[in-house]
Amino acid sequence: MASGTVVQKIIDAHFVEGEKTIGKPVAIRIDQTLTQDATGTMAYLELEAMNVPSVKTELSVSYVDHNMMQNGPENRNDHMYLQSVAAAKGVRFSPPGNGICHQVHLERFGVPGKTLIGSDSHTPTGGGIGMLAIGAGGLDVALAMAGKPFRIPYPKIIGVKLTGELAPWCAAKDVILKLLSILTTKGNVGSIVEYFGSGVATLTVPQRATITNMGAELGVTCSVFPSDESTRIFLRAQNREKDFIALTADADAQYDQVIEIKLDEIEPLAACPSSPDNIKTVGELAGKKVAQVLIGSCTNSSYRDLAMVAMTLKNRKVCDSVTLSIAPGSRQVLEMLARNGMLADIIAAGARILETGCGPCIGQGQSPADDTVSVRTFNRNFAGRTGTKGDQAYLVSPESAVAIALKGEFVDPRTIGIEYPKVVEPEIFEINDNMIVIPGDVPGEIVRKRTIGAPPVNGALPDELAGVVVIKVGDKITTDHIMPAGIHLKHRSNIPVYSKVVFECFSEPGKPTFAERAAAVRDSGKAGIIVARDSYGQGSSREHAAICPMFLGVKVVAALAIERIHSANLVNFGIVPLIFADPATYDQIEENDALVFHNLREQLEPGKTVKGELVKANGQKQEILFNHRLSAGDIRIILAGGMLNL
Ligand code: MIC
Ligand code: SF4
Repeated sequence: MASGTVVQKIIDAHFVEGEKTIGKPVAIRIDQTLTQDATGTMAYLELEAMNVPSVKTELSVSYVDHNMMQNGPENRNDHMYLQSVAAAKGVRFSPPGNGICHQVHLERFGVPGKTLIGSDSHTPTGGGIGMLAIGAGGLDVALAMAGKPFRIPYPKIIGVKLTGELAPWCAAKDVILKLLSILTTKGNVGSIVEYFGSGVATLTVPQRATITNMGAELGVTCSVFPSDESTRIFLRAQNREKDFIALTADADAQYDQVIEIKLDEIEPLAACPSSPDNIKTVGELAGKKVAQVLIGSCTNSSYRDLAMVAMTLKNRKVCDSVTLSIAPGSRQVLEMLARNGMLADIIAAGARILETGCGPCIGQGQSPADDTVSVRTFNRNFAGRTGTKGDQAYLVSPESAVAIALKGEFVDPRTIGIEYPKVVEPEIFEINDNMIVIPGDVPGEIVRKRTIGAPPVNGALPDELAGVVVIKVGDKITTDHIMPAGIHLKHRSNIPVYSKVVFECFSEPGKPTFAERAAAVRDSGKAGIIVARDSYGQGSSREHAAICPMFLGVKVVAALAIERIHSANLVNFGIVPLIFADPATYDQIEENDALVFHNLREQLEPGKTVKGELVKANGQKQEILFNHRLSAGDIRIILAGGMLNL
């Protein structure tokens, strides 16, 4: 078993209770929380439902960065609710325009050695500055704000040993794409990645943050870098050296598994459609025509990334057949580029400048044309996430992206004949926190416009559960498949409306939608059941992927494997996450089959198998066995019909 690691040191310093054995739940104290607007409204509504007068964390920040299109009043209604509830509950508020939560948090608030949970799956970005930073559902973040500890499975610690140094045009993004090619997006639930080795010192904090950010795509709990001289330099440049502590693994630290990555052997890589682990070298794709290049997102829009892009674009012109759009990750970065003239170089080269925020990463505009290739520096290329059905989205580094934008086709940036720009890290960043609203002593009124609904509540779990399989889906179903974002994002605070688009990507013209079928099952007095294969619920932390199915009467999800955050969200909203004891059973179940559970409340016990009875349309019956990973605490929540009831 691992010992002497940074991860263990942070867990030990925050340990509340549990068993330090891999896979067993441990509860840890949470120092900081973050929320963003698309998941935050529910989180604060839930916090209100808990009647907590003021947050109990050292620091909680509410960011607005996702929903900023303001098509109709819904987004702005959300923002006003968020700002007012932040003031009322002692939470700092970062308004639209200030930047993407993960980047701003890293720049202005992250502290090595502290714990952070955030209602966004890329919260592990904070691992770049030596935090144990974990993504969670909104309800878990609300509980942390209420002072409750957060439970994680005691991790298997995967040590990634970095040696050597990156070559010109090869980037931190390529390092994480390389790791995704090794570990893939499946099978890493419950692990934490810790980076060590001589190569660590060659990476700056923003480069490390690119790596920990996209660790989310591995499905691990989080990823952590040590806190060292690079960390001190970054904090000093953010005028926060007082927050620095050194935190490194012991010289004789042991990891549960070790993977070595030689940085000097890293080459430009691309994640091909439609999964972040579908990796090829950019060279292999050379010559493939590209219509759109997007640079930004919480993965790749630090000062260093955008300065490198600006220096490459200077006195050059983006290829006529390509649109290049750039969304700076924070106002700090945008302001610096504006002051030092680099923004002018970007604009002169023909790039379109987008608002500072998530923007096209979450399908908020810039959807590609039909049958065209889109190249992005983002972290997810799930099918349809761009807002275009049948999209072809590739994920690359800013280095590859800018080379491709100039050429109009895939090209290995090392071959474009341009000298790799040497970006000088600023000794001091532009520090301007004037947009952050600090909560005053006197809470004002909470602004609750008509589109802000209350979180729906579930009934207690019935003992006799007569279920109907409403949908059967395959492998790697992401929460984007379950709850689409893009144009629907503005309904996040309005569950009855948002529920209409559950599993919209599987709708067929002229046939009833999932929402209609599930509601019909619910209204007939039966429970809806979702059947899936491997890695169900990958990706976004959006708890709506549990809340909306719950609203439509879903009580059970049965799969070969369910991802960590989604599984926790199911429990929080009283849906039973079950795992087929025999994977072959999956093939025997069809949509509209009945699945009946007798004495379900009694059957749910930690470590015990659950029996169900499958009833086919012709009346044929068969017993099906399920396992689960539920702790006694999880079971209590499920029996009550969800955490809010409890
Ligand atoms: C994402 O990148 O998928 C999101 C949008 O940031 C989500 C959060 C959400 O769905 O609101 C995430 O990563 O958790
Ligand atoms: Fe925003 Fe994209 Fe990052 Fe999610 S992954 S927080 S949508 S920039």
